[in-house]
Amino acid sequence: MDPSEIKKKIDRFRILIIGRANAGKTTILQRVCNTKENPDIYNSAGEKIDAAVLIASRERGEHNIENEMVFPKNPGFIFHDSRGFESGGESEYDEVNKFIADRSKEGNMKDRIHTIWYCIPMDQASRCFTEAETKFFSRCDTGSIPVIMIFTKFDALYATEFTRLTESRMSRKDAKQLAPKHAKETFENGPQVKFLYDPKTIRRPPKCHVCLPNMNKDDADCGPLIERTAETLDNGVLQQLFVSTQRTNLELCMKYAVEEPEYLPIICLP
Ligand SMILES: Nc1nc2c(ncn2[C@@H]2O[C@H](COP(=O)(O)OP(=O)(O)O)[C@@H](O)[C@H]2O)c(=O)[nH]1
Ligand SMILES: [Mg+2]
Repeated sequence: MDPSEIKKKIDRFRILIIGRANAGKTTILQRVCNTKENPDIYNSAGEKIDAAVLIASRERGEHNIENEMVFPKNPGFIFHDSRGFESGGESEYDEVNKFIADRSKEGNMKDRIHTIWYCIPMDQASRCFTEAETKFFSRCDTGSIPVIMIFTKFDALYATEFTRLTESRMSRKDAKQLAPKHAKETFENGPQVKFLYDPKTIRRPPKCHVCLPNMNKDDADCGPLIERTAETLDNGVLQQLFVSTQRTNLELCMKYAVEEPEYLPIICLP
């Protein structure tokens, strides 16, 4: 089938983002869509939910994973938001598990979840992996949907690294400059990353992980998340759809257009 025909059928790229409240989920989605606006929310019938109704149901602590979040700046992405499993425990896990099971083998390709981003905030490093994460990565069968672990608010680790460097007699100026790089190295070689990929503890590890610092800053760079997501999609059509939908990384568009020339019109003329 002509790639542009397939693109018409799949329509839009659908992402499930999971993470406890305040993990930085909305901030990442805004960055990916290059906007500061709030998303419009639609119910599963595709009807826009009135903002007042939404605020009232949030105040009652209600949440519906089926609702679709769309940022008008980039309507090519549909996001589903899950608040993680801490608050509701088992029942929230069951809801997410069922949603993933339904949406991984959905007959209609366009209703399927194409990627899962699982967020863990690093500003509560002592609670990095809770029981919820262990449960999700041990039990939840995500089928062919790639899962990417995002360590959010990664800048929270810089202060500790700065202190460590100054204590080893480095000047404050150098320590400030080197803290981000050292924090990343320490983390990559540390117990949390080991735990994540240890088959004895985690039966269904994510495809990969990415560390995102300072997503709340104006010059934030979500490039690593975009690149990893593109790499983990093994379906060529979905990969091209993702690359053409994201608009923050033009180099990536060119890279995939060069590798797959038949998709050039889709990527360059979305
Ligand atoms: N330091 C820091 N703060 C962040 C980062 N990303 C988001 N935040 C802040 O964390 C708070 C919660 O973010 P939000 O995106 O609303 O989290 P959500 O509840 O998971 O959607 C907000 O005050 C953000 O400005 C980050 O990368 N670093
Ligand atoms: Mg949010």
